[in-house]
Amino acid sequence: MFSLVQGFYEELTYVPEHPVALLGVEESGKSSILEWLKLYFPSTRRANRVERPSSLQKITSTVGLNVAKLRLPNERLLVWDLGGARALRPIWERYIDEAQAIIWVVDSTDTERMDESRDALKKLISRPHLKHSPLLVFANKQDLENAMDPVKVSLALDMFSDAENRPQCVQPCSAETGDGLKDGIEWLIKSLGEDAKIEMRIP
Ligand SMILES: Nc1nc2c(ncn2[C@@H]2O[C@H](COP(=O)(O)OP(=O)(O)OP(=O)(O)O)[C@@H](O)[C@H]2O)c(=O)[nH]1
Ligand SMILES: [Mg+2]
Repeated sequence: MFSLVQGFYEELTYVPEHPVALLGVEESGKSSILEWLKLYFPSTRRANRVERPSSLQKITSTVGLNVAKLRLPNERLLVWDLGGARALRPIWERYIDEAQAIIWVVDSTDTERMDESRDALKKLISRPHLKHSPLLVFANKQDLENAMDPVKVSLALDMFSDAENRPQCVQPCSAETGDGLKDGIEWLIKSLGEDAKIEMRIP
């Protein structure tokens, strides 16, 4: 009887959880973004705080893995933030085949490393498992004067060549101010839904 009630309760309270990989070359701002996302979508029910996370000052280059569960009204996102240094990228392989979507972070001011970012992204999304997965690109560091706009970022990453395969969005944002991050995640949740459409969104 207890297991019947428990099963019924679990069915009633079930919310889908989507594993998502947060990737990009080093210093693009992945871990800083994750700190904001933990504030915007706290894993437990509490009032959303929106002030700048105090933890941002303490962030150092990621060597292992940061994980956060983001709570949205009808879903959860389980986000893995992995170090982006070249020597650490082989570690991505251990996680990415579990991922249902990719969040790719770009330092929009780093024109010199755009090609490296494009090549690493192409290699990643060509994996059979990820061929049709939603791709959210955070065009980060928009608070800086010389930041490329999202259209330029999408061209630099050659995203249009993959436009027919998956839902894609290039979201301008800043992990300095928190701008744009919430919007990006809200798009990603929609793109994981059953009625998601193949699109190239550049807000
Ligand atoms: N001005 C500005 N600086 C940022 C922004 N996002 C991140 N930074 C800075 O960029 C540096 C790298 O940020 P991280 O969040 O550690 O970058 P990461 O991608 O996690 O780096 P790895 O862990 O080495 O792969 C830090 O000095 C951050 O303060 C942003 O939107 N604007
Ligand atoms: Mg990091």
